[in-house]
Amino acid sequence: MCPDHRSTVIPPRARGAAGSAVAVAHPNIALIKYWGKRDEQLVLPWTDSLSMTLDIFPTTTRVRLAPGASDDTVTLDGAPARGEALRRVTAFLAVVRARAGLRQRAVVDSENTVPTGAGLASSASGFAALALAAAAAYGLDLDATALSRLARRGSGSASRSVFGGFALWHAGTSEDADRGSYAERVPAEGVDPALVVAILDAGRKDVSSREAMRRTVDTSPLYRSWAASSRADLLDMRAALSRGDLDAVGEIAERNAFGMHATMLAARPAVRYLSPATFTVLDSVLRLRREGTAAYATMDAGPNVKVLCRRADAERVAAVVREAAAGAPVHVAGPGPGARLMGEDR
Ligand code: 2P0
Repeated sequence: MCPDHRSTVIPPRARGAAGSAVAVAHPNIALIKYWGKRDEQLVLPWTDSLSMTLDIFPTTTRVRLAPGASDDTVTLDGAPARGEALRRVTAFLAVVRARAGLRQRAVVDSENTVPTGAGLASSASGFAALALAAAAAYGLDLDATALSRLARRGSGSASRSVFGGFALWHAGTSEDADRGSYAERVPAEGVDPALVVAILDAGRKDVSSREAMRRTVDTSPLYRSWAASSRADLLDMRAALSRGDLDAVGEIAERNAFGMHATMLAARPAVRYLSPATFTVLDSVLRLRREGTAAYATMDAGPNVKVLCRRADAERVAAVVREAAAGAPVHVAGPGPGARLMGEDR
């Protein structure tokens, strides 16, 4: 169904500081959410999370070493990166340089095919592609686990986009810190899923997920109980995936997402990503279920709704969601591939 995760390992021909590399990665949507860090610096989460990598909306990123340059140069979707976006990319490159023992700055050029910062996982595909391209350009010798740990430093959810299909990101323990927190592929042979993605608002969100997570952990009285219930959801989700039970997968994903949004609503001040349009689409998902079609919703740091269903039902589900979405774009995604290099261009 999906390319093997071994395709994500930097191949021997790319080892040694290639000087330049291009990588592609796809976004992932969490069915068990990551919401809250126990360590901001190392990007270590409080809970495990589990996602499906999509086969749409790839990010393509080129990294080229720039001997003699005094700063990194970063272009995102054709425009020079500034502010927080630039700071995050250069901080990430500093981690790569420290590991490689090299000081050369880099030129980064990244193209998203999905709106950036709209709760559509652009930072997952973005930092997974950047991690792979930068690791190859700077000559790091990484297997998929090490690449996932590295991508995590850029954006937590990027650790999961290293892998195709379903991926579980281990929170790790306080003793093993950085080493214990990485994603791995989760087998799900019996499910043949699709995710119908309704882009209700492609605008950049007002509150970044990073800030929203921090506020939730620091101020929401519901956070601890959500974290505990999410740990239980993860166990149930693994069991549902291994027995190929798409209805259970959907039910668990939906309750986990609603719980995450409930913790945010209880933060002080509240973080509210869901909009009236979100609830109109949620009503259509309920109608589909009442009429006998397996369809389950999940929402991230934005109003957009992703509907999990059987691949065989995807077009029918998309038609109903499209009607509810009142003209907003609706896409159908399947499980997609892990991050991969497009080859060196020395
Ligand atoms: C997730 N989200 O599991 C959750 C659910 C959004 C809602 O991962 O601060 O961009 O860069 O580690 O990875 C969004 O958070 O956050 C996210 P950082 P990231 O997909």
